[in-house]
Amino acid sequence: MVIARKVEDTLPHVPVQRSAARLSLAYVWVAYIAFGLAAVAGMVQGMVRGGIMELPSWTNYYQILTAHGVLMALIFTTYFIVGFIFSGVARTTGGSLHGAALKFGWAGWILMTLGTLMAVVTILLNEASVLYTFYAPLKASPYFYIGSALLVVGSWLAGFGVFASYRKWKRENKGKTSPLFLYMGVTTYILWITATIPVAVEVLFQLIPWSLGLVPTINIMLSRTLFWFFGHPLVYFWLLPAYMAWYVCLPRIIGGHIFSDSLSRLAFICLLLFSIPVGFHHQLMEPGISPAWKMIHVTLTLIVVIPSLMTAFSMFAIFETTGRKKGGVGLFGWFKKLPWTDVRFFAPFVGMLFFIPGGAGGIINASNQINAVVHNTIWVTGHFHITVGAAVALTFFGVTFWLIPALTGRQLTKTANRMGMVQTVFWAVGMFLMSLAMHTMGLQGAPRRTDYTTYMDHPLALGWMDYQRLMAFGGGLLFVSAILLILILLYLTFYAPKGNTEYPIAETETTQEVPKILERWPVWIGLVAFLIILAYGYPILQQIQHQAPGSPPFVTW
Ligand code: HAS
Repeated sequence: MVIARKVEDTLPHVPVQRSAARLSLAYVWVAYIAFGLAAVAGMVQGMVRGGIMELPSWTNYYQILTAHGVLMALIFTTYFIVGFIFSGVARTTGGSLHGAALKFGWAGWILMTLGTLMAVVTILLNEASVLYTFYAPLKASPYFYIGSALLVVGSWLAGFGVFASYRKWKRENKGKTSPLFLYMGVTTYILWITATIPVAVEVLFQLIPWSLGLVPTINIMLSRTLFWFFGHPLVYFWLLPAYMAWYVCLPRIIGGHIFSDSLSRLAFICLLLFSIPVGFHHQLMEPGISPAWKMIHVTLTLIVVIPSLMTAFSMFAIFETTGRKKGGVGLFGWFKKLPWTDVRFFAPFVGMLFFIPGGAGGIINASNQINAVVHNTIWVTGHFHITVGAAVALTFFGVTFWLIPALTGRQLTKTANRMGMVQTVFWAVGMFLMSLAMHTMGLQGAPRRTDYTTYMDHPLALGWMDYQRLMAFGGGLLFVSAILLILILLYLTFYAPKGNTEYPIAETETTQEVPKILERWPVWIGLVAFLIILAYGYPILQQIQHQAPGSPPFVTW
């Protein structure tokens, strides 16, 4: 029995053609292989930190933590995003990808996979237990850094593929506004390519020569600044594709419409402008950066909250108008009319609920004084598990439930849908318990990124132990959910009944005039460059001119 709901059919069903589907699936499957491995590492690390199990002598907590962070936060997300965007670009530009896009896409996949293998092998050999932020002066094998560089360059090639499709569409549709999904894909890649340039500089000119022993020391301050120049927009690179699913796909799934095409584009432009020049909010507790520059970054951070609030507003508007059109009356009658038993809606919706405290936590982190309380505590780990690990991940799962059948020519059955609902509930409960424990322990001063210890039975540390066990229990539920998800995906790829599954792309209800300025890329890219130079130009110059004595490499594991 198939649940494919036929929502009011204003749009023709445009299947993604085989060549594009194959490319997208190649990315999505590597994403889920990484996800599966990361889930195992995550469960083990939770058990160890919870004091429930001990590791054998041939491995250590930091090796497992690095494997979990790199595979989950960097590999799973990047591959999924590239695959999803390629599929949506194909879907909204007639079903196929431009020849150049396919070539770039496959070249990107090969480079990224080579890089991923290099990085993962060095982690498995215990030569790169530097955690996913690979901060100097911890030193990994040069192959770890070279692998990371290949991963980034590969993702750029994928971005060039999307740009090629966009140019082709514009050439063939002179004067017309581009499809919303395509526009958002282009914005996401402009953000990504701009943000990854500084980390590429860090890796190529600082970390690789230093880890090869070609230079004896490294400028720590500069390397951390270049990392966070990339690190904050990285979280928006995770978030934007989730927003693409919320703005463009979800309204179709619930039988509604895009609330406002212009507002959606404006939100993406704001995210592009303001998500990069904010990296110092990760370095508020670091010496060597003057409070004035930190203040500028904090101000811009609070500005970048606004497009997320615009997104929250749009989502409420879409849900309410759709619910009312379906007969919902009174203040909350519309709420009941939403398709609660459809996992394609339910999973992203639960993700949105997590993003409410996740966003509030972000604002707390960004507030300079309060950051002193939470910085480097496990509160921050709680924050990012309810943002990327819940809001983003649950949205990606929700997308996967229709994306895989749409690309493999199969159907989401009622049973698979029901299993997806169970999987979502396990993920949500596990994440809730784990992140609740993390936030609470963090406020009590428990540090992040530490192996199990009672600090010689210090009473304060002993007070954290129940929370650590709760954290491990939540991690166990997440692991069960991850196994369930992989089983559902195997079923959807190989065993589900054949048939046409719709790739949901919504339209606006009425024809809306989109201001042309929103598609004048030179204006926006110019403004991005201006804001970056304003926020980073002088501090980086200072860090180069007045550098503290550099640091030799350390291998502490
Ligand atoms: Fe963050 C640290 C500030 C968002 C991820 N963040 C991290 C780290 C990660 C991360 C991975 O200022 C750790 C890095 C490390 O390893 O050290 N973060 C923010 C702020 C936001 C924010 C201001 N973060 C995210 C997102 C992430 C993410 C998104 C991943 C995807 N974060 C920080 C700061 C730190 C930090 C500091 C450094 C802390 C330290 O000291 O180390 C904002 O962008 C958040 C804005 C979001 C909102 C929420 C809007 C709500 C929506 C849902 C609506 C719900 C609906 C449901 C419609 C204001 C859109 C309908 C409901 C019905 C009932 C109908």
